[in-house]
Amino acid sequence: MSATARKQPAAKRSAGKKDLVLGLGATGLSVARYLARNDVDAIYVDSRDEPPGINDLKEICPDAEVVLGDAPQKLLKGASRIIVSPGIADSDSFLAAARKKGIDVVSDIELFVAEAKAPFVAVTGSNGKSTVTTLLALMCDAAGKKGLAGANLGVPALDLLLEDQPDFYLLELSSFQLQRTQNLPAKVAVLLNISPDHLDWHADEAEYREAKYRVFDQAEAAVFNRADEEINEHLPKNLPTLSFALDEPQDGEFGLREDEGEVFLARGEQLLLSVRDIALVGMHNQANCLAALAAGQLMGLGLSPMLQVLNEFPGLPHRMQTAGWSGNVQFINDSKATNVGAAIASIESVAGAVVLIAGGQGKGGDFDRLATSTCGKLRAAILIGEDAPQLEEAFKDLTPTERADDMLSAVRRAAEIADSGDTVLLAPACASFDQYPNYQARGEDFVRVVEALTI
Ligand code: UMA
Ligand code: ADP
Repeated sequence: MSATARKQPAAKRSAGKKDLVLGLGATGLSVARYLARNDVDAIYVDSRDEPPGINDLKEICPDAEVVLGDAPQKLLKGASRIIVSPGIADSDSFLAAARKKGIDVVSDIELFVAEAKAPFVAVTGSNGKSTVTTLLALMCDAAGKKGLAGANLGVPALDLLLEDQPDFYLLELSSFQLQRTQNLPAKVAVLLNISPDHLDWHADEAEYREAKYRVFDQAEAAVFNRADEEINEHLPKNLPTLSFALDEPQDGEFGLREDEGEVFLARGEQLLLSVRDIALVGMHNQANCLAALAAGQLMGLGLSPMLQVLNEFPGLPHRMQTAGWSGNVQFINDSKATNVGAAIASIESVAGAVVLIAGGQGKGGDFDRLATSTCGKLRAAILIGEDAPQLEEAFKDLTPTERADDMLSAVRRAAEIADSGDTVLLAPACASFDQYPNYQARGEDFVRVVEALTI
């Protein structure tokens, strides 16, 4: 195809210049597929010598120029724009140099938004994004609508465009993706909660929060957590909103109501579903259910199919899943609790005393908050991974701790310490990358060890 016949997706392109695609992971490959189907040449750059997507890239565009390792700054001279993967922080020197030269830096989400023909719902927050995004996809299905879920969850956003057009795209968006997206006219923007995370990527907590608030900027309507005052203050004026929280809801709001000793999900005064009939475990998941109901209402989904989903959906893998029992001790896998806020929510959602297994890469999380807010609830904490010493320091004088070299010894020791009626909970409050390829592999290891121990 001649250069003049080539499509120019989502940006004006300067003659002789090419797009630079930074990162050859899941996002980089979805960008490669997108550019290839639009016949756009690009140069692919990754700081790793063997990035995970390198072989797939050769199949998608065999002739593409690839630069691995330290990228020379002269590459920027011929760059029309940079399409950057979310895992690359703004502090990256190549990216910083590109910005200094005034080169456009865009996310895959920006490209997705420019192409998508169906309305999209944007779900963000520090915790609960995947659960709520999945609930919304299931609710669409139950209501006879086609919902396609992806972005930070599962299928990268640009690959969703390969499917038949749905009624709704359901995008789980991370702070990394939001920070680099200028245009985001979501039909519904959902901000679940904010607690500190990813402080190894963002300059500080304020920048992290600002990235999350961006979800509201161009939205048609928003669902927000009214329990977080700062979120309330950042809602744009005149934006139609629906709120949720775990308190009693006012007219039209979503919340919890007690009736004759039983607690219900409620909309205003209307009792919707007893929390006993929710398949998901824990108060944090009651909040997720309320947020999903509010978003579903703004999407025009019927109440009854939505409640049916809440009654049946048992949750995603590695989130509060029973891995086994030894006598009267339950073992729960919450490997996806990768930050302090998630670990606190998961510990609080367990009845009785907890023997916690935690540790890994802390991402700058506030371990003192973890230690103080769970003091009294934890029988002991078994610490693993790179940041075990920092956790040990935080728990000192509050909760007994022990170190373990690996998951097998951690689970063995936790099982010895646990009393009848206790729960052994893997809620690491950390990323897994120092010990495992991802949180799934960590959760699988935990389950394997528990199964071997409890058979
Ligand atoms: N990396 C390099 N050099 C490079 C490029 C990347 O060292 O040149 C490193 C990054 O620092 C990071 C890792 O490679 O440690 C992966 O980064 P990436 O941007 O290539 O990641 P992808 O494979 O494209 O996956 C990303 C999301 N990952 C991140 O944001 C870190 C995936 O979310 C998402 O599913 C995928 O895009 C598709 O949209 C995962 C995640 O951990 C689940 N997200 C974070 C979270 O949920 O907490 C935000
Ligand atoms: P995310 O996609 O934002 O990481 P998930 O739905 O995958 O969220 O849940 C990840 C973990 O976060 C869960 O295992 C649980 O420990 C915790 N969690 C889930 N929902 C909430 C919530 N609403 N508030 C606090 N913690 C939560």
